Amino acid sequence: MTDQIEALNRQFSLAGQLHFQAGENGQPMVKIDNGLATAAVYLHGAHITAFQPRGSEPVLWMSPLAQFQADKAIRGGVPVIWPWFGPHATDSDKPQHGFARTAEWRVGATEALADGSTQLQLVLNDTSVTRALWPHVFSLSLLVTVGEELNIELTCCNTGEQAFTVGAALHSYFAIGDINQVSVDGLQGCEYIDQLDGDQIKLQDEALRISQEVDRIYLDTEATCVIHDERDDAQLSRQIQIKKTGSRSTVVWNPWAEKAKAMGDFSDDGYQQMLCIETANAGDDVRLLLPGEVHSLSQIISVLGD
Ligand code: TA6
Repeated sequence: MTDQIEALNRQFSLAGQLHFQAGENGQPMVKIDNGLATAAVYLHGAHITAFQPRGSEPVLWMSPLAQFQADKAIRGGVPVIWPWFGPHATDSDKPQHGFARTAEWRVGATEALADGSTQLQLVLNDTSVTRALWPHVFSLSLLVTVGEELNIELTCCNTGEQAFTVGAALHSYFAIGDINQVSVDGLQGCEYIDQLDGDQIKLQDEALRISQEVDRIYLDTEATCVIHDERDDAQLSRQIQIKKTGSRSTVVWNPWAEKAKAMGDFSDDGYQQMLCIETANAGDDVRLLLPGEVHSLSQIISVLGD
């Protein structure tokens, strides 16, 4: 075990529910198992790669081709998108979806909560590398609470003397049985930017079903979404609920077959077993933070019976 992991266990492990170990490619990861659920989180990108409530199937989808390289985002789980969503507004050389998901975060705290859930705080502050990409001073934290539900809270504080505007998303990949048998409730009546059709604004008039590539930013919505994951074996059917705070935009993405095949870290047929429902500050929902101001973006993921 590396010195780093040994030091992390000495300072932050929680007997019987949280410890650090070498994950894929030797990258440090946190394993949580507290009787209510299991979870896995990499310090790279503060990336949650697994969440499974006791008695349920895994809730998050991970690509079997995911790469765990220092300069790449992990494909699947919950990538932390920050401080911009999508391509950089003016400089195409800057990384898509910002730099938080490829940064090495550090552990702020761990705590065993009275209700049996386990809390992990990861933190990221500006560095010369981030300032070269984005010339601002900030403190960013991801607070992960693992219990029957998965609560993820991304909090940004403007610790500098200049105002800045941030875009963000908890870019969650949900595991489903068959994309052709899934519907999503919660976005009915919302307008959305269709990123596959010239960013035209369209209306979602009924529950969302997916039968092709979808890449949409739903606007002006604080709605809780529910993925109805219907399976041939009714016993396995379930609903995944995503409640959110600090967000008025929700992104829905499935790459479908052609795009999946074109991505080296995305299994060719993986699009059939995943759907991204992303709690976001995207589109016109970006947030202005004056010096000293704080913004939190959070989502609570829970599995409901059918
Ligand atoms: O969330 C939707 C999206 O912005 C899509 O346009 C697609 O690019 C997806 O994110 C994945 O982006 P990534 O940089 O992780 O390959």
